[in-house]
Amino acid sequence: MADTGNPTGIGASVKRKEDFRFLTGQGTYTDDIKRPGQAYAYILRSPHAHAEIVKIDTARAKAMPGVVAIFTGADYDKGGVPCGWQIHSKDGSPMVEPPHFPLCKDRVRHVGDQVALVIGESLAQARDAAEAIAVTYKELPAIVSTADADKPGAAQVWPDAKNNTCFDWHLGDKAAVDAAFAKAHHVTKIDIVNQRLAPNAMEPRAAIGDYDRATGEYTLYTTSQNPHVIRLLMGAFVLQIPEHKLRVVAPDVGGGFGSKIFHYSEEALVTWAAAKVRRPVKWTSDRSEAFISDAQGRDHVSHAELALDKDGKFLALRVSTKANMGAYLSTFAPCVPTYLSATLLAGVYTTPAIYAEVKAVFTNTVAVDAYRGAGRPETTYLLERLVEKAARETGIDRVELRRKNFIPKDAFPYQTPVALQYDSGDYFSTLDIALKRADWAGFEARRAEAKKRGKLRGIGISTYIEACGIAPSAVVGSLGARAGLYECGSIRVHPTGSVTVFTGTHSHGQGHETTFAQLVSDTLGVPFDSVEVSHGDTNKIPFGMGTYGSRSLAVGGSALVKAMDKIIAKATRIAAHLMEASAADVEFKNGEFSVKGTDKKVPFGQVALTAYVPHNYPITELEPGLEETAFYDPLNFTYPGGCHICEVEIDPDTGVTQVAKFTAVDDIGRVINPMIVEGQVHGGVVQGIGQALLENCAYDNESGQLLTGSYMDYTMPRADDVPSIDVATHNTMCTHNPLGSKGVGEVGAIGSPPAVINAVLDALLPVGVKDITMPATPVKVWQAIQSAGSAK
Ligand code: MCN
Repeated sequence: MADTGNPTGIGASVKRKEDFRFLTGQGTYTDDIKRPGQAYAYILRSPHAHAEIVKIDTARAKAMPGVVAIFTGADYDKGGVPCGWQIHSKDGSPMVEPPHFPLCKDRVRHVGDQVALVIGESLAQARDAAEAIAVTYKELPAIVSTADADKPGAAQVWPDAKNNTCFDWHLGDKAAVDAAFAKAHHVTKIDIVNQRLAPNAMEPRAAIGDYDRATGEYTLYTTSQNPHVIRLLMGAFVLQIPEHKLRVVAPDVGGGFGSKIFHYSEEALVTWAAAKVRRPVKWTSDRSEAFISDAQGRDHVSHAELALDKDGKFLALRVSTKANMGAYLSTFAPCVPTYLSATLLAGVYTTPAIYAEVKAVFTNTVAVDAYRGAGRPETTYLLERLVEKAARETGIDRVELRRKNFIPKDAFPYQTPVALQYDSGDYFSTLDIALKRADWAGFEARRAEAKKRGKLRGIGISTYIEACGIAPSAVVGSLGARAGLYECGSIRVHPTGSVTVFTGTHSHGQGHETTFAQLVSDTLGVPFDSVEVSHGDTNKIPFGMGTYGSRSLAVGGSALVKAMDKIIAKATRIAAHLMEASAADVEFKNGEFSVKGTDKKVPFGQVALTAYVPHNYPITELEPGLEETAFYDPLNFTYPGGCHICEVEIDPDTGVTQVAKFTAVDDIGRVINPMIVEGQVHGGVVQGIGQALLENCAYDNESGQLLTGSYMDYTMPRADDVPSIDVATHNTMCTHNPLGSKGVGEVGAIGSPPAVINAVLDALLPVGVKDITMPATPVKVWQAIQSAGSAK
């Protein structure tokens, strides 16, 4: 795969073709879909974090105008929503997997838990009726704190999960780590909180269930990142509908950031209810509801220790993490703090011995699962804060300490002590380029100038690696995944030479309709506008695993390459027949088949037409048509890496931090569309700045109420919180997929939070502040300055 210089081909910044329909209001989102006879669902949710349901009286509500039906946990007669992963504890015991019924049976376990489904002729009527349902609760003590969940006396969320422990897992060589610590010259210790975040996709979740009595077929329209996985989980485990009778359609989806990967109980409820009331049933979340029902992200509390020798070489790393699962196990939740997190603890460093312990705990909070980066931001933040602290404690320059410990360029493939084998990377170059672009050398002059204005200026760095392109099925299967993570791709070449591409990935902001069209048009030599990308409908596409873990190009794109290889192989035989040559002598280049060493050639379009006119070639040897499907199962993850540098300025009088400059230099392998890549990095960095400075899901420790349930309290980054971000790439090719591409969708959110916080701490060092937790809000920064001042 080479960049061809084609203006719409691989490597070109083609404008996104899907944007025309989005920008002109012509997208079709789930809430835009109106099924004939559609009724509207409203879900009555628990106002308590933990309570017994003593009684539910629906009589008055049922008599209200426009009420079609009301269902409670007693009416629901199908299965619970399953988890997609199994994790075993250190002692070999399986994780505790509590039941998760779409409507609570006898107890609510978080604010927002689902108590009743009200279906009305209109949403307003359903909502009014829900307000008339009388629920008698017996309130119970609640636990929301990650750190305290397993402590004696904490409220118990599930009877089977002793001390609220879901699993207690470990990875690495403890004896080797202990031995290395015993001979360490210096040990740096750090306590890290990676706070809980709300994903906040622009389009709230929505789902429509439809049931056709004539055929017995169900259709679910839903805001999903992976419709086939939803079909599998919902069909096989929850509602027990055979897959051929269940269609799942994820139409245009307005962002997900991971939160729409999971199978949610609302999807099962509307589908189940549609058959009960014999009408399509639509549910659309509002923003307040999203805060108490969308799976949230992060929420880890860790202690880490790094052992160094006298020259600053890392000898060993020891990490102990508590991860909050919330009240229920969401689809991928158990693998986030374990296989997506602890396996990355080597980072970009040669640390020879690593040991990690992860305890997952249940609390009376919304379920926690993958959110952009899922596990890798947590690990990167921990490592880069720890390395920074080690530099300060040892007096070794922070850039030099990193360089001293980088995995050298010639050490690839590099086997880490925590399972992963990195295929390629060049951490020295990404660091050097970033230092230059950020003008690291000129920083002290900028600090001095800011000081004159009464401002505290700081600069911070983070050098990171992540594992994406999820995932090699053999690897994840052995680690507890309950499905393979390959991807499918189908290429349908029409008789006139235009192409429809079917992919099992799902685009909800990533621009696949453009980048996949670039890939296919460039490879087959057909015009960019003649390629249409279709995704998101289980009745149209072969079985696909969806979009998350920055997998779509590396895995989904590779499936398309495999399918195109098959197309080209067949077309070559047809072209050989047309040119009366042997297929072995025919080559395909720039959309043309030619006979080597002659001027004989036929264009791709003519071959496509011939494929559908079988009397033109030996039908006994070749089937008519030109359509191929391939499944691609990656051999390894892809390992994007890079260096992010942030410069901040803090007003000591108000504690307000302004990000003055941000530089991101990432290694993402072969790039299909530099403009889309830049946008992906921008988006991720903005989310990282949001986590570092602004965002936090805060729960009241006593009542378990979510205190940040609206944008008045949950602070999203806005345009004036973000500087113009300088993005560059320095790419080494992925060695095991046909494109050489690595993922880009999450790198911004992974590399940026530690760069920002390291910059904040660098700015605060002169006033004596040594630590701060995310988000470094103005009040927190101001208080830290005051207490450091009074401690002097
Ligand atoms: N790309 C490229 N060259 C590369 C890598 C990627 O041109 N070397 C292009 C791809 O073709 C694709 C885009 O960049 O158009 C992102 O590709 P990839 O890294 O494969 O990531 P995915 O498409 O699998 O997207 C998932 C990723 C994740 S995990 C989250 S979370 C996330 C993200 O994408 N959520 C997003 N970006 C998002 N962007 C938007 N607007 N909305 C979200 O919800």
